[in-house]
Amino acid sequence: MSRLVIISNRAPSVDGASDSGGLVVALKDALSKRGGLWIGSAPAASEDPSQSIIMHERSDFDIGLFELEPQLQRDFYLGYSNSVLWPAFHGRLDLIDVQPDYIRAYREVSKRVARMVAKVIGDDDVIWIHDYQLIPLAHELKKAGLTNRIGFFLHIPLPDLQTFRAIPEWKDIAGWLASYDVIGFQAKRDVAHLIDIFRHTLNGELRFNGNMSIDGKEISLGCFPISIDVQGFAAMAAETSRKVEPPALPRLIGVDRLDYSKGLPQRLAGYEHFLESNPGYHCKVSLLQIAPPSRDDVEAYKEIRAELEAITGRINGRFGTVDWVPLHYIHRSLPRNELAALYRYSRLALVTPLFDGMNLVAKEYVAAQDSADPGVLLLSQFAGAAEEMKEALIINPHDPQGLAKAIRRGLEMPLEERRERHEALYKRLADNDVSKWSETFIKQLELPVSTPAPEAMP
Ligand code: ADQ
Repeated sequence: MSRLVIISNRAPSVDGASDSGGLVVALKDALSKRGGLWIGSAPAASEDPSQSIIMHERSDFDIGLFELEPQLQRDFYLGYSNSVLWPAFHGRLDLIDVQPDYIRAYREVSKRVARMVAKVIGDDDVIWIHDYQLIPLAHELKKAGLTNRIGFFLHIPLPDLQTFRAIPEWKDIAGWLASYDVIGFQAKRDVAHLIDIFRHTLNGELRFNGNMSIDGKEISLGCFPISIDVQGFAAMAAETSRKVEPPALPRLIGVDRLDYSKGLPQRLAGYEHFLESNPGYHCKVSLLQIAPPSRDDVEAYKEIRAELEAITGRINGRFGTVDWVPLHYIHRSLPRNELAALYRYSRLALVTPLFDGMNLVAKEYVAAQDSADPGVLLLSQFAGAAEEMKEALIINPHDPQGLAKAIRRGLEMPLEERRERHEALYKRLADNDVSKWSETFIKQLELPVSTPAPEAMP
């Protein structure tokens, strides 16, 4: 069996301390079976970076770290990755901050990583690159002479052609993507967007098997919806919830990195509308919003934080009483087992992104429920998860009245309907957990390129 090499911006920690993260759980098995290697950036930037991958051996797989200087790291990560690509790929063209240093750093990082990676790759290694920070890497690796199969998985959504063209380097990005052998997306919607982008930018032709043909090279595209360790998360929720008290009032919950793509102001507007139009629910429910800090150094993230704090103050000031806080807001990360118990004790989850690759919170919430008395998931039509999780209450985050109605419907949903919806959601989830996701992608990467990928044609 050929060795698997994973390359992502962040690698798991050398001591295994961060192994509970979704991606590590997903790939650990595959990596340890084959004796794999995971390459990512070193946790701290270095003024005098090494020009080689720094290798660390773990008992299950090896970790290779590349170092970057602080300025290059900032321009690459906070700059191009998170101030150009993240907003553009999430359709927030108003938030793009185009700077010449950013794109220079972005190209430079992939060039440099390719030079270092080329030295540690064997002829038979299968390479799987993750996410928007390293899109040019396959192009650079192939320029360096590598002939290995290289796959790419995009964790975030791919926008439509018009939005994509707002990125000054859109043609380069399309070309970089065309260097991969297999490209995986979270949702069919994204596959459709890439087909369109390839057609218009590179004269790509869609073949009968769902592959794209560009200049005689065949690229396999497919939809590989990411998931979670469903059984593990369900067991953790059941166990932890036995140790904590259920909330005094029926609780609604929201859990998101504090990011403008997650639709937090829109969610709170819906909740505010619900409180306004349902006085009977005053003092009867509360919303717990957990939103840990994220990318604090980017201006747009400072703004969304200030906006959220202002809305929280307004809702609590407007509706709260001496004994009742309608909205609890926690701006911190919590241990995963605590989070799991909080999900389990919540009557309703609000997952309302404006655009999201998948959204794992939706899956975690369903996995955490007590199947005898499950809560209700409200899920944005713009989350990749909505393509699979059809039994959730699908909502439009831009419609506060609709959201308020769905909150009420969720709170009043009869037990039988809740059970039916949850059973269907849980079954699909359990059949498609995160190991299946990684196995399916890796299998695709190892098959002859002409083999159709799952959901190749949207
Ligand atoms: P994210 O944008 O980070 O991921 P999401 O899929 O929701 O979004 O995952 C967030 C994770 O962080 C969840 O596992 C959640 O439990 C955890 N988390 C959130 N708040 C937390 C808190 N306060 N304490 C502890 N943990 C917390 C990107 C894409 C998504 C895609 C994933 C995976 O944007 O669309 O689903 O990658 O591919």
